[in-house]
Amino acid sequence: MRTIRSPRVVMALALVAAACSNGDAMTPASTDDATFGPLTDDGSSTNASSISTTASEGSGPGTDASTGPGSDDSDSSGSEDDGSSSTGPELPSECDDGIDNDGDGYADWHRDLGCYGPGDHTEAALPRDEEDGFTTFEIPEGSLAIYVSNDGDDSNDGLTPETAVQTISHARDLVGDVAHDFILLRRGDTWRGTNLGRFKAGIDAAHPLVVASYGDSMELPRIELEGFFIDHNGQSRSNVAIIGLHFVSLLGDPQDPSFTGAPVESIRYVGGGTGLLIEGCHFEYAEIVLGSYGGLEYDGVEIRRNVIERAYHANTCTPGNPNGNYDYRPSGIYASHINHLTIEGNVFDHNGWNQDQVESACATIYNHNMYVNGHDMVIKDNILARASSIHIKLLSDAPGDMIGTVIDDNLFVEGEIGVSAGGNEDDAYRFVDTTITSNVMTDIGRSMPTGRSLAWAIDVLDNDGLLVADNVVLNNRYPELTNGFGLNIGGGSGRDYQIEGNLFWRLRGRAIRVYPSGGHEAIVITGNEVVDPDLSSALVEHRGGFGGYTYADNRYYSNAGADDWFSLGNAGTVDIAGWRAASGEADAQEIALPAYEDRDLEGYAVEIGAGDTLEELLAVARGQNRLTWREDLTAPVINAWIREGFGR
Ligand SMILES: [Ca+2]
Ligand SMILES: [Ca+2]
Ligand SMILES: [Ca+2]
Repeated sequence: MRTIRSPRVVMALALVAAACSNGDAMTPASTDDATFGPLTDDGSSTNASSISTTASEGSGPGTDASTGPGSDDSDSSGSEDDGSSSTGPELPSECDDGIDNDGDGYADWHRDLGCYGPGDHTEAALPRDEEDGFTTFEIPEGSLAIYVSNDGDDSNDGLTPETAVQTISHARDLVGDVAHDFILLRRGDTWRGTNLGRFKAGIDAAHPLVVASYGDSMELPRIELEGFFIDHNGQSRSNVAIIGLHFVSLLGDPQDPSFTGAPVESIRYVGGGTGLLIEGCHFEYAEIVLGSYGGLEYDGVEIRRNVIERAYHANTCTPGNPNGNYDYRPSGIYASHINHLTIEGNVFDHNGWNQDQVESACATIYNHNMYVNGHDMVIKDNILARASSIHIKLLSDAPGDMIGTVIDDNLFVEGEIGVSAGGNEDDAYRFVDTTITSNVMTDIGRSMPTGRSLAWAIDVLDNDGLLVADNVVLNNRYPELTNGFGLNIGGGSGRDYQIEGNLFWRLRGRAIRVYPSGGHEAIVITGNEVVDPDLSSALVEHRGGFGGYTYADNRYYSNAGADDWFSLGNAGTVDIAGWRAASGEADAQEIALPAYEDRDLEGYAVEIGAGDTLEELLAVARGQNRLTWREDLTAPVINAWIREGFGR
């Protein structure tokens, strides 16, 4: 197709696509991303061309309870279920009772890595689904555990808290390579200007090299970065778990003497590897970058239950240009050609911009909460707040460059675009078998970060196999947001879409927007509820023929005049009878305004005693960590509460 189009036609089409449907269509391919490629490289080529479609199972370090000595019968994992689920009195937590219950020499959450925190009912390291979702560890005989504290001394052996070493770099030298060893940092302590370099490797996914914490403080170890913490720098490193650390990039901290406004990556996994886990950490000011490189490939990376906030770069503002400065494009996470990447249960807040702290760090169209590419990616249970532009930007610049992406049960608020599965290029079928299910989106666009009038929830172009189901897309309440939709279907290609069971509620302009194309086939839009209680919006805007489209059994209500419920583009607006005639949706239902409770995040803040604003709720959510874990600050629990208000 490319060869028969003149470049000028391609450019014209790209510009039309940009104007019509894609907020960052001018973003070029990632292959020239300045942040990518080893530091020793000249930066000229960063493309990782090797893509494997081989499915590799078991990417999680997870659980190695069987390898630990704590297999004696003092483990009461059977009884803890009784305590948590019966109507009887709660049993005391094994992890907060002053006793070494499993006899491994480590007592409670202070020391025993089988405890994710004081609330854990067992000192044993059990599978995640028996540990409230956390990864826990035993320290087997034969493994080294090196303790590191501010009071330590590098002439010590590091083998006990009393004989801790002082520096992280010395601990790195003491642990083995390809070893199931542990570096344990004392909680409440701070290290400045340290890093692990390229670091080392663990044995396998169940026996990783672990960097975690110990001690009586509830404060995560604070690591103040003046560069990266780990930089694979083109090499292969596998089976490493980074657990429960707080990273602050001093280069991005306006209060610090090292401030430059130009933070480099906190974690820079550019190279290859498998079995990499980052869990329960807090990242401030610096991006996490993952990129298969130089014939190497990452397969099996998990980024779970972290707080990732305010990754940014100064001088992103371009006066008079809301697109911003293309030279600096930090996002919370950037990932290129990562297979089996799981991004789960994190809080992403305010990534890509930091203008309230650094005046020149504007939101731009290039910077996002995450900007990701790979096969078999899972993005679930995340809170995604206040992105510079897009919350989840999927990147695919060639047919099939993303396959099998799952986006499930995430919570989205503000930013200006929720999910973008399109953009950049216009090749056919770039996204294969994507599912976008059970997400809640509210007030997308409200703060107008880039100053644009966008409020786009789900934008899909050039997909081959797509399920958009059971999402709840709410609230476009700010009158300046004139360019909004809940779902947009566009692009020159698209087949086998099932759009089903979604609720679109109070969206300005139109809830569903379709730009049909001759390249669209087998697109089914059925069983959705499309309601505007008070903005007088159109419900569906279908700007062309209905070939390739099936509308069925959707329910509609708008407070707009009856003749304005549906738009047929240049053919004007019609009422529901006109819509039935035009679309063929004979069973289109006109419903009364449903008596829902109309819940939102401000209401949720009140519900859990976290003030009554989004800002207050997010401040509490950013305090989430494994020692003080709160289920009521997780996306699935918040989403369930909102859904309940809307009868689902
Ligand atoms: Ca105990
Ligand atoms: Ca123990
Ligand atoms: Ca446990």
